Amino acid sequence: MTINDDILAQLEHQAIEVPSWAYGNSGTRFKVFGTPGTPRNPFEKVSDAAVVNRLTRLAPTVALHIPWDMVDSFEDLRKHAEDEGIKLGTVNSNTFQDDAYKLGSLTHSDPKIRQMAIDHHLQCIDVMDATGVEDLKIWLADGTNYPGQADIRSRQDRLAESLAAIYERLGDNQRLLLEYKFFEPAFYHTDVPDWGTSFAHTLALGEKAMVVLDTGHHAPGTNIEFIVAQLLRLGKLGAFDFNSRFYADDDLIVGAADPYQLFRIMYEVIRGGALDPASPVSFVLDQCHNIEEKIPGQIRSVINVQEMTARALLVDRTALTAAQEAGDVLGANAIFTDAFYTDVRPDLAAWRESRGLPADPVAAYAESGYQEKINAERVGGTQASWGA
Ligand code: PSV
Ligand code: MN
Ligand code: MN
Repeated sequence: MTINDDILAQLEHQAIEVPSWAYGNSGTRFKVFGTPGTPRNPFEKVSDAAVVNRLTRLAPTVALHIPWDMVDSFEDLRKHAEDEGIKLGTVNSNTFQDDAYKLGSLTHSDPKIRQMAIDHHLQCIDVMDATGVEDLKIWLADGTNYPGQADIRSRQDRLAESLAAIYERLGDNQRLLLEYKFFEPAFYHTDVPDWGTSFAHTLALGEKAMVVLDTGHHAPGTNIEFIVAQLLRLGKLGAFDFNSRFYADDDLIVGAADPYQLFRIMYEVIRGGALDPASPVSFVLDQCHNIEEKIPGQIRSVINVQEMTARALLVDRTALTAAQEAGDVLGANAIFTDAFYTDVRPDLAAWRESRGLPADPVAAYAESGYQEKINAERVGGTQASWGA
């Protein structure tokens, strides 16, 4: 099996957004190991993100996290991104680091704290207005640690009201994306634990609200590709947060723990039409690099997604459908796994070179001298650390 022109045409427009926080020192609630060359401000994070795109042509946008990426002038940050050849992407809100939110944010029983959390989201929409960004991603740390600690049902009612107040403020082309996570930092219950809860809230809000699926936010053994298929079928999959997990929300390099799972997810993406340029689904990395180098870690990640997409595009869907309809269990499975086991790396390397890109972007980064340059220039870099 080889990658033909039809497959290359579909890969041509693939875009994977990178997270600004991947370039800072972040990654665990234990020791966060600092690295030389760490960006000192959001402008430098954007510059690092642009390097990933220059070497791969796969990452044309960078997601922001507010307030971590708060700057005096978002107009300047937008211009800086454009000068570097990329654009600003999804704005992520943050209601998980202030003392006020100890017992919740959009779900809190105190209307003043709820309003504070709503106002933060309105401020994020202001940032979107100033930068031309269309997506607001909401992940809530809200939940409880002990049975009986709070009324889990009225928290749902308050969440619905708070989300409606935020949704109301969205512009015509803007979207509210609601991410779910089954546990952590809350351990007994989470207010948006699963796709069903996110689906119910986004359905009630309206068409501009959609679900975010973070691959690290499921219990072990969950069939994530089924959720992908279902949300695409329902027209409610707004975005992916890609990463790998072994045990919990490990935020490791996507495709590192289980490339076959990433292949199966990308197969459902393709099957559901979500690779089409017109699809509303966006693909975003949500990773941290605590012990590995950050920029090469991001390069590796976008390439992993590209490789598994290419393999999923190799599935002979006509033959697969025929085998499925004939009840040929082993035959169907063989067609599926044949594609997965095909090494697409030589074909993709040749394709990269034909487009003026390095065959091996990780090696090209190592040879570029960029890391040495930022190590020398950026002294005293500290960025928000993140551990949930
Ligand atoms: C929460 O675990 C999460 O996946 C959310 O997407 C946050 O915004 C992100 O991590 C922060 O790194
Ligand atoms: Mn996430
Ligand atoms: Mn996460």
